[in-house]
Amino acid sequence: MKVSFLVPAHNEEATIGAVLDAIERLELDRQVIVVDDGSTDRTAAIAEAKGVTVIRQEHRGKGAAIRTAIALIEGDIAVIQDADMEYDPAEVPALVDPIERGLADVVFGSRLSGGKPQRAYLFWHLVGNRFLSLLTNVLYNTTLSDMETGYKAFRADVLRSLDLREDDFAIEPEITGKVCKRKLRVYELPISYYGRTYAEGKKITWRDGFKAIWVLVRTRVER
Ligand SMILES: Nc1nc2c(ncn2[C@@H]2O[C@H](COP(=O)(O)OP(=O)(O)OP(=O)(O)O)[C@@H](O)[C@H]2O)c(=O)[nH]1
Ligand SMILES: [Mg+2]
Repeated sequence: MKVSFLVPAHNEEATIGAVLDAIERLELDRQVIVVDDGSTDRTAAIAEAKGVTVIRQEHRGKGAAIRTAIALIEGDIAVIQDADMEYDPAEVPALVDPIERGLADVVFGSRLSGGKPQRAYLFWHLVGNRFLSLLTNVLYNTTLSDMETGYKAFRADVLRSLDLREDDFAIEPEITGKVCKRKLRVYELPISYYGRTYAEGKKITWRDGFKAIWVLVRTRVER
């Protein structure tokens, strides 16, 4: 099966090359779509030099970038791949395996289920992620340990059918909520997380955490 990598990238010149090289080393049939909205550094130029599809658009956020990439998917499976090297592409074959075997429609890579290297830092992020996952489980009667994870893999037709609308980091709770609501076969498996600090370029903030609560509740109650 062909795997489409959806790579949202905003000012990631320090890491985008290494991410694309790591994808290149994988032994799988693949398509790579980088969506750069408004980077002021060399992100898009570096990606173009690697010979992958690069879309440039005005700056709207991670969600808008993912939505642009979804329209271009040619693969049978789609994986969201951050451009910051927090998530290691070498783990994608394991992530998509339950989909390739016909067992899963969606697979979440979890940073919070143990068994893989995790950077020890940012206590309140951990509290926030645990809380948002608990809220997800209560609202949708499921058992996810890391709803905010950047590593999510989908059957391509399933991702296309989600009708996503969020432009910013709220795309994560929107995806999670819509996936759980649809009674799809959702699996999760442990993944490594080589977290970076704000000084290293991390962009998500506590505001995104509060918005995530709202989006999870809204998605649960909307028709
Ligand atoms: N195209 C685009 N990509 C973005 C934007 N904001 C963030 N990204 C990308 O989205 C990915 C995740 O952003 P991070 O700042 O690493 O966010 P994070 O706090 O690590 O949160 P996670 O989504 O859980 O990884 C990275 O590849 C970013 O470059 C944006 O405005 N536009
Ligand atoms: Mg990140």
